[in-house]
Amino acid sequence: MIRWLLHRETAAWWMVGVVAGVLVGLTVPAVGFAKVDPPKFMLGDMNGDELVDNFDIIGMELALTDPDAYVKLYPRLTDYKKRGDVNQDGMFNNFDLSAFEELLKEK
Ligand SMILES: [Ca+2]
Ligand SMILES: [Ca+2]
Repeated sequence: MIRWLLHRETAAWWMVGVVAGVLVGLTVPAVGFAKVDPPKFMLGDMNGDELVDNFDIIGMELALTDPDAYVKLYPRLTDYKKRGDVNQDGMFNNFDLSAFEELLKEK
């Protein structure tokens, strides 16, 4: 049986299977599928120290209430909307606060 698998990290199709008792494999670059890079941040890490803890609360609140001030304070964290979208609904807003609190409780 031959199967085609899409490997998103290499953006390639992989054909694997057994033909006449021999394991065979083939890769073909996938057209139309962009390589998917893993996120370069931790969800909820609003001060960019690669930890999610109580020190992120101020950053979370500032990003929600005054994004301009947030970017001035953390100029390299321009991806703050992705960092702060803790409930992963594609939007950064007050509905992320309860998910953020849950994230802090887990730590
Ligand atoms: Ca942090
Ligand atoms: Ca959200």
